Amino acid sequence: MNFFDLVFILSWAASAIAHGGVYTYSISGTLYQGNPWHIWDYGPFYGDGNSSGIPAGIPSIQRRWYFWPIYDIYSGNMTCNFDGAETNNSLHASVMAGSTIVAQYNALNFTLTTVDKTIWYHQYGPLLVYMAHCPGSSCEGFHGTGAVWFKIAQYGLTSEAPNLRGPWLQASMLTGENATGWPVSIPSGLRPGSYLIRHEVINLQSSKDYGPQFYIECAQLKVEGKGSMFPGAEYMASFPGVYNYSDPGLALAGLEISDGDLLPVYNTTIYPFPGPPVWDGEI
Ligand SMILES: [Cu+2]
Repeated sequence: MNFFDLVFILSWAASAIAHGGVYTYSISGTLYQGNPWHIWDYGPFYGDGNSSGIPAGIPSIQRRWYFWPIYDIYSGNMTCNFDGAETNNSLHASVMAGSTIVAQYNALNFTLTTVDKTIWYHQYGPLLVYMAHCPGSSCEGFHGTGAVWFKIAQYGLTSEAPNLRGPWLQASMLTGENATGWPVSIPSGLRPGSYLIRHEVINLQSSKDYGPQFYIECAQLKVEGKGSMFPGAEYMASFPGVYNYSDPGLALAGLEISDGDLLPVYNTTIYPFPGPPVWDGEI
């Protein structure tokens, strides 16, 4: 029995499981399928139970990802999930600087014999988007190592939220049947080239013992346009590296964000986003 089978069995015994990530990207009218993996490797338990709708190993713009949350903030999985590899014949999506990418989230529900695609459940915590320039003519072989990531957007509470119990934009954009999807504009002044885009959902409704849950997926883009801007070193961050458990926006993770008496730490509408400032590459 491998590690993942063991995790599934233990978790199944404890409660229903539903974790996930970006299933599709919509870019200028084209829908790109994501690349969740390892679902097809569960042998006697899950080998024939996959009904998640995405066949294994299709060429994709998305780096492979695994549905389980990342808890270890110092793990290499903080870069582009586990294992973050490109598919064979991986694709790059063409996107004009200034245009919008909409990511749609789903989760996977597990029993001992089935794997089913389901809706995204989490709704407490921020959404952050980073990009990294790929040094070659494509992103193949580039794994986002070092201080190469710059933040292009972050989303926290909705305007009507009275405190950190929300509602958060995660709920309206990602969660449930009526989720709008998560729109992100590529900075209009960004110079053309190959880039990884890294979507990150942080679930703050998590046991204090485990800390926040990170859901991270990367995809390959070919940015076009007439821009010539690129962020300076003060905007650059490493994953892993830039986050710590003591960061104010991460240290407040706990199940109490949703239940019981409102703790003082949640009684604010100012959420301290982790990571570097957002780079405003607009022209
Ligand atoms: Cu989850």
